[in-house]
Amino acid sequence: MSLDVLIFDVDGTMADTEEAHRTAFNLAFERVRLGWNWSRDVYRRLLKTTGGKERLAAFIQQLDLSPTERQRMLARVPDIHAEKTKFYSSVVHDRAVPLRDGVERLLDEALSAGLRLAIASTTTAVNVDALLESTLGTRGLNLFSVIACGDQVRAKKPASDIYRLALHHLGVAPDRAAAFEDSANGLSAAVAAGLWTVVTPTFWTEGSDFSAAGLVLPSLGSPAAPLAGEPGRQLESAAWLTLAELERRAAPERPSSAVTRLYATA
Ligand code: XBP
Ligand code: MG
Repeated sequence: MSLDVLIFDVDGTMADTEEAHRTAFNLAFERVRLGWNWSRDVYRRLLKTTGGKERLAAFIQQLDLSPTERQRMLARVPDIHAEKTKFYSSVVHDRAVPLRDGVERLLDEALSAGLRLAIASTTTAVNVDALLESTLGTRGLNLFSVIACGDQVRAKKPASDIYRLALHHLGVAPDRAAAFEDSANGLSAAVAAGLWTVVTPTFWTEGSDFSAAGLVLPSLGSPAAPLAGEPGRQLESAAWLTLAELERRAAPERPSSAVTRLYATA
């Protein structure tokens, strides 16, 4: 059996973007004179909450504020987040956060083999556009048959909603697709949607429980960025995750039913 679709998470998986997000949040806090500044340690903890607006609300909830002041701050979340999103687009465009090792290679391998590509992300839609355009150029947006992201679903990761939405629009069953994630929340969402999942952790997500993953790698790797100790440690065929090996793992030839096996040997 082979795969029909590869579904990619964006932040942390396609590109290591969370430092750019953190920078954008802090620039927005400065712009609206909030006096906040999220350090890497604080942000790493806040990343347990997916969705920038939800992350801001979670941060406000743990501030020592009067109920009235808390409500006033919570009411400002959409505006603060809109400022952050403006900064994020310019940070991504200016600094061109690169795709992670092996992502563009596997995207191209999949397309050449006739598979479709999709995105299932918690991030805001304009962030996806900005990253795809700055890393893949004008072809970026056209590579993906479905882009499911941000507020298209009410329940964000670890809920499976965004993956189920992507599968619905793709019109494929979960066993015809593989997912790529970087975080425990993302892995939970993909697995809950029935997807075999590859996890490539980053600084922001390493050390989480990835036991439900089909495969955990430092990155997807490529001829230019071979994975240390591969093939042999986890991979069989190369020092990077090839499409062929991915398909062997994600969509193994299903053993025929006992009955047909019985007839086959008769
Ligand atoms: C990662 C997220 C997003 C980003 C910030 O999404 O949880 O919230 O951290 O982007 P994923 P927004 O890993 O699913 O791509 O501020 O636009 O939410
Ligand atoms: Mg992610």
